Amino acid sequence: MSGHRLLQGKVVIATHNQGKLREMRELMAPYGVDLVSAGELGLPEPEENGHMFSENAAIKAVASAQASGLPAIADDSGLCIDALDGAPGLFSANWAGPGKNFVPALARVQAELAKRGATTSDKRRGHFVSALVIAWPDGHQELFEGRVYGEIIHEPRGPSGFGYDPIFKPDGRAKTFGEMSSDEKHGVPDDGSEALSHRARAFQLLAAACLRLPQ
Ligand code: ITT
Repeated sequence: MSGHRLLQGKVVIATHNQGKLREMRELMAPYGVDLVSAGELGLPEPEENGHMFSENAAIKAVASAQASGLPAIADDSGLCIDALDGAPGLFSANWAGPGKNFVPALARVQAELAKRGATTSDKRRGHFVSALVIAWPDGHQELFEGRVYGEIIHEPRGPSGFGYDPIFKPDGRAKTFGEMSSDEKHGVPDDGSEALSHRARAFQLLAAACLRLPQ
């Protein structure tokens, strides 16, 4: 016995971020679970006052599970930049302001890096983190985390994805996340090798523990 619990039936995706919702729906598609978003159920957005990604993911998953009576999956994620002492980190969404406008957020990243003289690639290291928590209404929880390391480039590139994707170039790739197709960014390889994005990496662990392909 692994101690993990299988995720079946109707499941809430506890996010109000359309970019994440799209990725989570694509990742979950093969597993035959019946997905509904927190927005579709009119569930409120709880205050994210944790000190770690995993804490905030648990706050969101538990709030949706309690309010809906269904198992709920939440993602808390962010971009951590070494030269900025890990910022924006937990505050990645806040940097875009209440209007969730990433044009000023991307400009702020560049301005903060310039202030610190971070002009060369070696000084522009960063990583994305995704903490995925599944919470059941009876209090059971599961946590899975994924990371991807790379470089913060100088000018945004690419129309795809969301948030900080246009300025993040993962190690070993020529394209930014913003220049990648959905499949390149968060596709899960059939051969069992590691996916690329932080969220897809966390999801691979979640799927192995809590999901089964339909027979
Ligand atoms: P929910 O809490 O409703 O899920 P949110 O956008 O507030 O939505 P977070 O608090 O987890 O979510 O903030 C994470 C922010 O980090 C998110 O708004 C993006 O700006 C950024 N981010 C996370 N994953 C990303 C990705 O794959 N690509 C680009 N930016 C990402």
